[in-house]
Amino acid sequence: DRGFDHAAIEPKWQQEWDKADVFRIEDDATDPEYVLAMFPYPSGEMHMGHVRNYAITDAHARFKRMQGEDVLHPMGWDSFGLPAENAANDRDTNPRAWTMDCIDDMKAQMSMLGLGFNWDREITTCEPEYYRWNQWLFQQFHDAGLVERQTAELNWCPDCETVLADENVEGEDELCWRCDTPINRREMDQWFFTITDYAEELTEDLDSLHNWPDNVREMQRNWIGIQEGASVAFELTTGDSVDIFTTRLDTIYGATFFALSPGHEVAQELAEENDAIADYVERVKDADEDEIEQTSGVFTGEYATNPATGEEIPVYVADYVLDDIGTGALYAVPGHDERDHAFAEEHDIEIQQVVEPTKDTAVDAEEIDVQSKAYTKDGRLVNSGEFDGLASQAAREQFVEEFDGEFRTTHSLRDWCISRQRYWGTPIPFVNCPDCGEVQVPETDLPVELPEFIQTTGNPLDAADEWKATTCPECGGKATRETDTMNTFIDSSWYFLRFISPGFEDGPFDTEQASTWLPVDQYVGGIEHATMHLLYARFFTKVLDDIDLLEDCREPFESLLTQGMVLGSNGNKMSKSKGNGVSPVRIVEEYGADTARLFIMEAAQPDKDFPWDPEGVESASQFLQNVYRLTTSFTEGDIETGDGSTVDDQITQEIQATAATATTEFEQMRYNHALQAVRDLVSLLWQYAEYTEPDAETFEHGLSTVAKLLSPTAPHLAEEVWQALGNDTVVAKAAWPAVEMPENYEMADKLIENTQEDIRDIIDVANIDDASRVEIAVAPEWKHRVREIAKETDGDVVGAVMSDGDLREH
Ligand code: ANZ
Ligand code: ZN
Repeated sequence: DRGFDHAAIEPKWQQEWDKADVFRIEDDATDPEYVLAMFPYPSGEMHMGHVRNYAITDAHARFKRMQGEDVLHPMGWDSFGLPAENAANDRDTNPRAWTMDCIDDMKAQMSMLGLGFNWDREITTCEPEYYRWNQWLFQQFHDAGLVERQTAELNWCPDCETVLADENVEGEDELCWRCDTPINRREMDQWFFTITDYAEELTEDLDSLHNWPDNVREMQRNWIGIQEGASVAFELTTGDSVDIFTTRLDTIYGATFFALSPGHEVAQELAEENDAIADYVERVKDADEDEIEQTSGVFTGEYATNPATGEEIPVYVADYVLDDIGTGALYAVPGHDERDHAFAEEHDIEIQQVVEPTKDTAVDAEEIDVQSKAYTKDGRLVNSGEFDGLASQAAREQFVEEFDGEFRTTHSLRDWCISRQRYWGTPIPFVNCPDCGEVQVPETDLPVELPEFIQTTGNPLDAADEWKATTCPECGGKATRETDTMNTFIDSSWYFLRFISPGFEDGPFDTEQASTWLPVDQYVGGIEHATMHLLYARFFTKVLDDIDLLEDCREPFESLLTQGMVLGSNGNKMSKSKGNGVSPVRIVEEYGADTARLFIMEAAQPDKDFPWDPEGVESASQFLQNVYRLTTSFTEGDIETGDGSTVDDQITQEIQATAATATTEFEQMRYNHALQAVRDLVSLLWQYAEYTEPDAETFEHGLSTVAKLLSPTAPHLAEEVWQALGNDTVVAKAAWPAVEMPENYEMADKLIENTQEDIRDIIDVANIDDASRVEIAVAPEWKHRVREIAKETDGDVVGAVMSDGDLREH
């Protein structure tokens, strides 16, 4: 006997919340807590990863709401994209109908879980009322000079005569998904956003994102790949002056050859007169990045003059030099660079040492033999003329002036190709006129709506003749519509802004309201979005600020939590293909939403992976029944309360301590710790029930605290308990327990607060289970500062231990 019927109580409370308008947030809220889960692609079926994502944001939103904050916790659908088009082709329907069905299904599943979203702010990116603003924003970006036509290589099926998305190229042989013809690559003009204009700011501002996981910031830093170096001009025997990019100007005396990328202008010119070069360029030009032939290249017969030594060094065209990094040209130093070394060995080029280790480099100079292996670290210059003995870093600075160079940074980030040759996306608002060229669709003609879907091998928009035929906005003559659609990452680059003013008609969002409601206070989603989505959204935010659509808002997401994975019970990734998927719907039907949510929240900290565990589910279910039984035992008089027992004061203290612990843990989103404290309190109340005449008020205080503390993670059962205690409003709207911190708690709190204000690299603030001790883990260089702060706050440092190699200050 479960004591309560989840199938009856859960829908009941969901309705009560709606009736009481618990989740609404008014437009005039001044500074709401913005809690956001990455909006899903509506595939039709929620998986456990979704459940975990929304269980986390809902817990945080409910907690903040009970603390008296206005909370924005919206939900919508990232509903454009190729899978809908493929599904439509497979099922003989159209992408719109299929997508809308999927949305209905997923929304029903979300409701079943009791997730408190602002459904009055729902957005669906495939609706014209949303994507018209993609088109409008595209035009603003265009007017700001951030849209360019550039050539890009695309997958091309020669049989279907169509461009294919990467997903539609199958297997290692790279066959067309339709006709099994091997695909090839074609260079075509595409639309690009010049995100590289923001490469430096996107890197620098990562330093200000203190509440983002370090690994995400590191991934973005690497993705952008800023490198500081210099460019210097080399005179070639061809008569050209060619700029190189280097991060190791200190090694210039050791340059023994010069290399051009196959796409470099000078290489192209040379290829016109030299068949060997032409053949080579032709051979390597179709290679993917992972197919680069590291040591292949051809000697051009030309030479470059090293400005440092005056010597002439041979010029090669080499595949390992990339077209779009730096200047596409480099001087090579085989003695100090591994790639150059490998190339030199292959082509019998001289290898010279120009840097040797110093005492601090911790390598013995005697052991270095650059003939067999490049020495790639810094050191002190040798064989470098008058500069022998100079340190690498000093040489890099001095040589820029010495050899007429310039300090330069480069990056591995590329411009963002946003063209897609598919139907299910936002039409790019341009027309192609034979006389005027590419002409923007006037603002008053937006949105350019998608025509009816047509099943075809290629881009359905190319086959939509009637839709394609239009007139030129400039000359009025016959013209055709642009048939490329936008990459769906554009939709998700600004959706968090649309949620703020979803019905706004004068623009994509209300500038003033967005500027005050941003940044999103807490963003939660998968680590798979660490680079693209999160980088594009940051880029959009900066651009919008620069074109005055936002005011003083350079970063969209204040805190980021990347949730861990829910694994199969065998510890592998849960997936349909592995057959180890656990269906959220089935779990909710069998155990109820509260059990599913509680299990997930108790299983691990939100950022850690954990395996699905049927015993854990059972334990969560039993705990909820236990809470319910404790409540009814009390309300139905099975527990004999009376004038008070010997332990009443102690119990009160424990109730307060539990509320205090849970509050801190909820604040830090460590739900498993918070819930352990609640479980302990429930056990304690059972013990309390055994005493002679426990005080009824104290008992009720205990139970109502349990109801409140459970409300963010097991919201339905919490209501049931709350109601049984005689309350006639919902606990979802009740005030979070006032935390009366014992004296020591206050001191501990002050210490944490001061430390956090002061010290940027706090590694962890651990559980404060005993009010007199706080564990703060900091980087070693901060330990003295922690001591000082402890003194300032009348605390005392009582210990420091090493754990996992980190210094921990207690
Ligand atoms: C001379 C040199 C000497 C370099 C040396 C390195 C070491 P990393 O190595 O990742 O820091 N480079 C420049 N343009 C390039 C291109 N288009 N394609 C491939 N490589 C290119 O990246 C910086 C180095 O990459 C640059 O510094 C350059 O080689 C090479 F002992 O210049 B170096
Ligand atoms: Zn025209």
